[in-house]
Amino acid sequence: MASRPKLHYFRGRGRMESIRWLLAAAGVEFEEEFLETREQYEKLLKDGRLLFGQVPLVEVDGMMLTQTRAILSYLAAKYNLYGKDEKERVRINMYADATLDLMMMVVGTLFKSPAEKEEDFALIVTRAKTRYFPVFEKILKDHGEDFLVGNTFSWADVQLLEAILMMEELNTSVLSDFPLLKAFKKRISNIPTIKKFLQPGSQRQPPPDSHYAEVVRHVLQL
Ligand code: HAG
Repeated sequence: MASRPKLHYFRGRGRMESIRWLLAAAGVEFEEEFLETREQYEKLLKDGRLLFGQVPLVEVDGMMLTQTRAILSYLAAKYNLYGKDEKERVRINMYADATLDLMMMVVGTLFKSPAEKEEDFALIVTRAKTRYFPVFEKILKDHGEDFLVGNTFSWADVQLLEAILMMEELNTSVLSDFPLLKAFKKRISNIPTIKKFLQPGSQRQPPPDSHYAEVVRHVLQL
């Protein structure tokens, strides 16, 4: 039996959460080693397992993969969530890159003060409502399918749902002007593997808190 992917990251969302989502959506069980101490990080460095000295690190198929987008595209291809041809694949990449850009805006607020976070969150929600969600609403309208690309479930759908839920954590009415996105959220959330991941007790991580920020600071000596 093929060994399960092993994820090395902090006990929190950061850059690893989209990788957890993709594996869960594919129905793939995975292991995690949570970085809690500087020594763990330094051992990964000393053992040469972090190509550019950074995490996320995913051990899969005998490889030590780093760089979030590279990991995501490898896993999307491996688990058939990457379209049927190059034209579908480039669309999936475009949509996945856009949703990752939006979610990384939240990641970037990690060390901000509560007041700065509130300000940033408002700007991020505005960006979601003015740049990203109108585009995805139009894609769903023009494409007329249940999914963003072709007529099958892909990495792009997984990541858009993740981004929608993340924006709703910042502003519960963020979808009020986007009826097709509301329907998309309901539809994709009901896909069995996603539905299971959304249940309490899954490997989904909660929103970042001050403890998570402290662990990251400590481990990375930021
Ligand atoms: C990727 C890290 C260091 N291009 C890479 O995987 O996409 C970037 C990876 C990256 O930046 N990793 C960070 O290892 C940790 S993740 N840094 C060590 O020497 O570069 C990042 C996000 O929530 C997480 O906390 C980390 C720092 C966030 C800082 C926000 C201002």
